[in-house]
Amino acid sequence: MQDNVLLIERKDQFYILTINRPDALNALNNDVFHALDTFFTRLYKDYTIKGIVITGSGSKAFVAGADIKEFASLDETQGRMLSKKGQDILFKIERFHVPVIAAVNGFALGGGCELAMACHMRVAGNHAKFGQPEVNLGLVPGYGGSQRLIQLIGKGRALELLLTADMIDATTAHQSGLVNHMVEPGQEVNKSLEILSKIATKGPLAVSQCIGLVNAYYDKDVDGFEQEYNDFGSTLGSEDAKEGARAFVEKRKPEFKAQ
Ligand code: DAK
Repeated sequence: MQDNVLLIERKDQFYILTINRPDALNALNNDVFHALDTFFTRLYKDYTIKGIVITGSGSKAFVAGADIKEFASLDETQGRMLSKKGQDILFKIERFHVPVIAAVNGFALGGGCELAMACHMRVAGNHAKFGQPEVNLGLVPGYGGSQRLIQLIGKGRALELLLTADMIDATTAHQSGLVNHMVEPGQEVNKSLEILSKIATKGPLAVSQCIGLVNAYYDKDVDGFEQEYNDFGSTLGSEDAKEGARAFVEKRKPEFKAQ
């Protein structure tokens, strides 16, 4: 296993994860997936943290895809298993209890675009480029890209990107809804931390449940409206909601405890 493929930096209540394979434009190999899986499994439901930023090493690429050199030799069964494993790891990110923002500092292609889409928001440098070029390799996306792209930009635009393998620039990605904010190169992480800092002042249980509710919309097995009234009840009964109301009346900032 390669060391340091994922740099983990704690900054106050946040973590900054940097995918660190600059010589391969931060392509996702098995070691990177393993490190991401370990990190998100270890910290699940840890409310001492308020948000995560994922970015890429250097200034050229966020992640230029799955590692083509690693997956080229796999057979059908191995491919299916690896795709499922990768999907499960990205589900962990999408279902994480605190917001995860992709700070897209360059190419986000194939698996890189898929990783960014599994995050709750995307902040892109204005030099960033997005694409799902799998068909160039005779492949379909393997980490949820065919589904999340539709969710974010709609069926027609998703099909065009998937079928042509074209890259789109940050402006087009922003206009399409793929990207939440566009910033000067080098400012992607700062802007992401600014957004996370704002969210960090809110009720943590409510933030977590908002993430779950938005995900519920896309889960065919879940009735999102039913989940909403249940979550509304549980947040209303929480200590944090009592503190929120008290703080409002007393004209002060609430001190939430995730209880
Ligand atoms: N994998 C491995 N190495 C990569 C890479 C990648 N995806 N992308 C770039 N590199 C490496 C290059 O090989 C090169 O290494 P050296 O030759 O110097 O050793 C180095 O990074 C610098 O790249 P370039 O020299 O190509 O840099 P340029 O500025 O000229 O071009 C580029 C930048 C991003 C346009 C170009 O590198 C490029 O087209 N990269 C490939 C983009 C791409 O097609 N990505 C893969 C998309 S498909 C699976 C699940 C999912 C998937 C596959 C399997 N299973 C479960 C099995 C998903 C697949 C994808 O992501």
